[in-house]
Amino acid sequence: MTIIITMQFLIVSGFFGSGKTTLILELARELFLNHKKKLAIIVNDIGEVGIDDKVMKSYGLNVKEMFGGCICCEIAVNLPTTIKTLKENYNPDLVILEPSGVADAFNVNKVLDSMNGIGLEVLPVVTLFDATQLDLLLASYPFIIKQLKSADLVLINKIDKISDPSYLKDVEEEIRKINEKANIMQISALRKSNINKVVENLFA
Ligand SMILES: Nc1nc2c(ncn2[C@@H]2O[C@H](COP(=O)(O)OP(=O)(O)OP(=O)(O)O)[C@@H](O)[C@H]2O)c(=O)[nH]1
Ligand SMILES: [Mg+2]
Repeated sequence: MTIIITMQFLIVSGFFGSGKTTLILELARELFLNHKKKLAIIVNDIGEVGIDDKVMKSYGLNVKEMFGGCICCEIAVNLPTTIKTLKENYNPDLVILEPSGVADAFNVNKVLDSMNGIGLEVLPVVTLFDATQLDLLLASYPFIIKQLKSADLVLINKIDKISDPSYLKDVEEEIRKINEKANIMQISALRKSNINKVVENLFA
């Protein structure tokens, strides 16, 4: 009897500082504690801000200790090799990828399409948008537009910083103009608002 173990793969894209790492850590915590998932996180940081630092700061833990089952690595060479290595050596239930703030998630998907036989189930592509950056959206900032276009789920993040509901409505309307089909949700990764709804949406 052959047992096929499927590895899920989640891309969390978004512009520099939109809250990718903050969200991923919250998702990781929720998925490990309440869904008992074995996780790996791949960070494609072109800067020096690694997930390790964030974890250390947020939880006072190092990466190996985090949630008892999470490893992180950098995609130094290329994604397919990294994913195959992860599968062989660690076999997580879920791999979460944080591309750099200017990565194009569509290209990542193309890379994944080219990989056969490693049992990847690609989850809806998540793109974070910093709610305070409506000006960048209105200026059609190219990376932001690209990331929003390639999203299945757009998360308007940092809503804790916005007190005017009509401003958030404007943000949502502008995003809808760029991406007709995506689900759009409002969250605060930092304040942990609506994280459970994101999990429900992705893992229903
Ligand atoms: N007020 C507020 N701040 C947030 C929220 N989410 C993230 N931040 C802050 O925004 C800053 C950037 O968050 P990160 O999670 O590092 O963002 P990132 O997208 O991973 O950043 P890069 O990897 O550098 O592109 C940090 O200071 C976070 O604490 C939020 O929901 N509300
Ligand atoms: Mg980050």
